[in-house]
Amino acid sequence: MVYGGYSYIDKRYEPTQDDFVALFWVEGKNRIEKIAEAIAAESSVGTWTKLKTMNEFVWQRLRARVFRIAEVSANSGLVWIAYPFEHFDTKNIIQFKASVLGNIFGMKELNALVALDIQFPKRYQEQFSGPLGGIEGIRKRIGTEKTARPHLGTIVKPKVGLTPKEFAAVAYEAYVGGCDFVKDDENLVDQDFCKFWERAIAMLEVLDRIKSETGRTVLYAPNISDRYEVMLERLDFLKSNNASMVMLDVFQIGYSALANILNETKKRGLFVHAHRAGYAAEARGKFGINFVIHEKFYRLLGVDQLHVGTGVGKMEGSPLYVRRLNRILREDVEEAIHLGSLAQNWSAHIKPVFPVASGGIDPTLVEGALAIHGPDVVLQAGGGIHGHPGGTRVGAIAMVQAIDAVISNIPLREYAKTHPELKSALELWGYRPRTANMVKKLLEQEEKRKAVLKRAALKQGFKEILKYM
Ligand code: CAP
Ligand code: MG
Repeated sequence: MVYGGYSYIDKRYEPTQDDFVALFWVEGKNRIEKIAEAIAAESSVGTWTKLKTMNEFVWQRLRARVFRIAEVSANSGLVWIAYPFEHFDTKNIIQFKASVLGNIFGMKELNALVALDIQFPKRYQEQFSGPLGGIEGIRKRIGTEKTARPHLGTIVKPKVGLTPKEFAAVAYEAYVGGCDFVKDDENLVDQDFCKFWERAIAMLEVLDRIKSETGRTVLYAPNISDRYEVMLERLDFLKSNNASMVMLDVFQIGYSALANILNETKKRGLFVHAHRAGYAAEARGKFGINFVIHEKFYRLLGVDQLHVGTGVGKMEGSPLYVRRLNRILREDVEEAIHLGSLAQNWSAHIKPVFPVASGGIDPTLVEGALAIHGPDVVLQAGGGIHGHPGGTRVGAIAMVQAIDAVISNIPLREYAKTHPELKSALELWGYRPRTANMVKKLLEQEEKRKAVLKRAALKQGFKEILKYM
C-alpha cells in the first residue's frame, strides 16, 4: 500500500528510545493500511501525491512510520505510529501539535480519528523543568508530608456573583470547617462585581487570619487566566502580596502562553492549580484528542495540581480511566490498551503532580473517589460543601468526616452515628454503599482481567475501549 507515492508502513520497525509513539483509533473510507499511511504521511513529511522534491534525508530521517496495526475491520483499527525525534522543533509544543495532532483531523477520507495517547521519550522530557513543587511541594507547604492524607478543597459557589467580601467570608467558613484549599471557579476572574485585586487582597487576609487563629497554612488559588500581559501583572501583584499559588484555565490559555506563564510562576515561586475547562470539547466522540495527551504536556510544562476527574461524580471519566490519569501524573505506567493508554516512563526531574478530583462530589461519594484515587489527591467539593443544609462550615466538616471515616476504614453510616454533620449530608444526598462497592470491584477486576481486556480491545477497537474510558 502507498500514500502519495510512498509507503509509510514498516512492521519490522522497532521504535527507538528517542522516538515519539502515537496510538490512534482510525476509521475511514479506504482500507485500514491506506488510512494509516495517509495519517503517517500527513502528520510528518508527505502529501497526497509523489514529490519531485523528496530527498534521502527527509525520507530516511524525518518520516513517520506505521509499525503496528490492530485491524478491527477492513477500514478501521488501532494504529501505532513512530515519529523520529529529529522531525521536531522539540522546544516548541505548538509545532509538535501542528504535526502530530494537526491536519490529520480534517482529512476527508476519515470517519473517525482519536489520538488515544502519545508516549514522550525521556530525551524530550529533559528540556522541560516540570512542576515547581508538585505533590511534595504542596504537601510541605500545608504540612501533610507525614500523614500523606488527601487534601480537601472547595470552589466558592455560586460560581460567580459574590462580592469580594462575601467570597472571602465563604472561604473563611470553608477553611474553618477543614478545607486545606480554596479556588476561584473556572469562570471567575475580574468581573465588575468581584474585581480580581479586591478578591485577592480579601482572600490573602483570610489566609493570614486562619494562620493566626488556627496555626494552619492553607492555600488559595486566584484565577489569573487572561491575556498574557494581564496574567503577568497579576503574578507580580500576587507575589508582592506574599501569595503562594495561582489558578490557570490551562486548556483555554493555550500552549504558547501556558509555557511562558509557567516559567514566570516558577520564577516567582508560585504553585499552579490547573483547571482543564474545555478539554472535553475535543475528547468525546469520533474525532478527538484524549485528555491524557494534554495531561502529559501539563506535567512536563510544570503545573502543580491538575483536574483529572473523579470517576464517580458529575463529569465524564470512568473509575478505571480516572485512576489511570491519576497514576500518569504520579508514576511510570505500563501499557493499558483496554484504556487506549501507552506505557510512559518519566524523567526523575519531572516531579509528580497532585491529581484533583472535582465535579459533583459530596460526602456520599468520598468512599468511591478515594478508592479510585488513593490518598494522593485533592478532593474538591463545591456544591457538596456549600449546599450542605448546615452551610459552608458544616459542609466542610462533613467532607472532613467522610474522608476521616474512609481512611480509618469505618463505614460512613457507622461514622455518621456519632457525626451529625456527616449524617445530614448522607440524608440529603442519599448514601448508596453500592456505588463504592461497584467501583472497588471494577478496580480490583482490572488487574486480574488485564489480558482478557487487552485482547478484547485489540479485537473490537474503540467501541470496546470506550466502555472503560
Ligand atoms: C465543580 C466545578 C469544577 C468541575 C471541573 C464546576 O463544582 O467547580 O470546575 O467539576 O470538572 O464548576 O463544576 P461542584 P473537572 O463540586 O459543585 O460540582 O474537574 O472534571 O475538570
Ligand atoms: Mg468549576
